[in-house]
Amino acid sequence: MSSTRIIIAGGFLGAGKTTLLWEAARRLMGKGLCAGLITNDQAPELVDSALLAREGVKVAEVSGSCFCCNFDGFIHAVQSLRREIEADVIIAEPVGSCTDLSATIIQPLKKFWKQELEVAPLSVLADPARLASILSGSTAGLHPDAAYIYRKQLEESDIILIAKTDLITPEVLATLKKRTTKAYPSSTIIAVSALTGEGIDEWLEEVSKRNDAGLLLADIDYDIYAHGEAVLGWLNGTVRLKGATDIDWDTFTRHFLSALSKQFDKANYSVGHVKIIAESGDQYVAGNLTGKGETLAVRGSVGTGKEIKLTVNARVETSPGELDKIVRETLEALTKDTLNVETVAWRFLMPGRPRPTHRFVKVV
Ligand SMILES: Nc1nc2c(ncn2[C@@H]2O[C@H](COP(=O)(O)OP(=O)(O)O)[C@@H](O)[C@H]2O)c(=O)[nH]1
Ligand SMILES: [Mg+2]
Repeated sequence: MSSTRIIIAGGFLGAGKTTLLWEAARRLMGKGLCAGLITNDQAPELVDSALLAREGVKVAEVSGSCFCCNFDGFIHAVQSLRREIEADVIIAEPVGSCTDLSATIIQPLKKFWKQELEVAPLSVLADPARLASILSGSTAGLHPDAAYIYRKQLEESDIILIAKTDLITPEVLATLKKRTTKAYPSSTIIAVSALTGEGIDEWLEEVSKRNDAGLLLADIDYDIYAHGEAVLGWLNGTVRLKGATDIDWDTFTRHFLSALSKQFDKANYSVGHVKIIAESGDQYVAGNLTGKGETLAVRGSVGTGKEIKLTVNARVETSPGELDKIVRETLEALTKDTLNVETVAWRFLMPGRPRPTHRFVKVV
């Protein structure tokens, strides 16, 4: 088959990657192109994959390790999309706490897969509030070593996408753009909003045509990087909830996320990202937290019924054991006496030290 264009869109947890990817895939398919997506996580049971699959986009998943540490798994996902849907374009979303993607993904792709793949410039999304904080030399509410990862993601990007621009005024955006250009003069800066559609076609134009991928390599201290990842506890769990009578699952989902948020805020545990999805038949309700309580957002609806499948993905600055305890106890408090809880899968972990399959020290 002919070659496939591959677009890597990274950026910190909660930056808006999955939302943008889906919108981008939709636009590409609207132009008659065949687009596939690849999601990535340290463990299976992904809210992102569940969400995207529901939207009718072909999704391949690399779970159990990041792309960089499982390059072969990543290539396997690429090949499966090429084989199964003859993808013209593949958009891949690496784990939000990953960096050094230029050295570990983009350069190896350029070197070893140039016959099959056209590699697009490395795009990195940034949430405007967190970006503004990082540019001021602050830590965006994160542990300093997690903020180090954030800075390195920006430093190695060919394209910086200032995301969620619908949340800020044009004046604030103009200043933010200027400051970002000054701090990262070698990167192209594009403002996007998956909500309003701003900038998405402009970005797609760049990543569809340009071949100057991975022009920058960041100098990354793997001890700080590993610690920045290790400060985040990671939990992926799926449970089946059953009530004796009809339950309003939309309200339940909101209450659960809100209760979790209160627990994290009370304990002063910085939230990287908490995502939940409650699914029933072809309906779903999804909730997100990307920081303190005010970032809570819920969309979709499953209405009322007796049973749902609930998946939780939480990345929070605390130990995995403590994260497990909070999520379990919060769920217990909301379900005791009224709902039967059956665990389908439940994993909590601390990401291990990144050991990339390849790590190039020079631009190919
Ligand atoms: N206002 C606004 N919210 C967004 C936008 N894109 C994503 N979000 C929200 O940001 C949160 C995280 O989005 P997600 O795509 O899951 O981020 P990811 O972790 O980088 O994949 C979710 O609550 C999204 O609904 C956007 O363009 N505008
Ligand atoms: Mg995502």
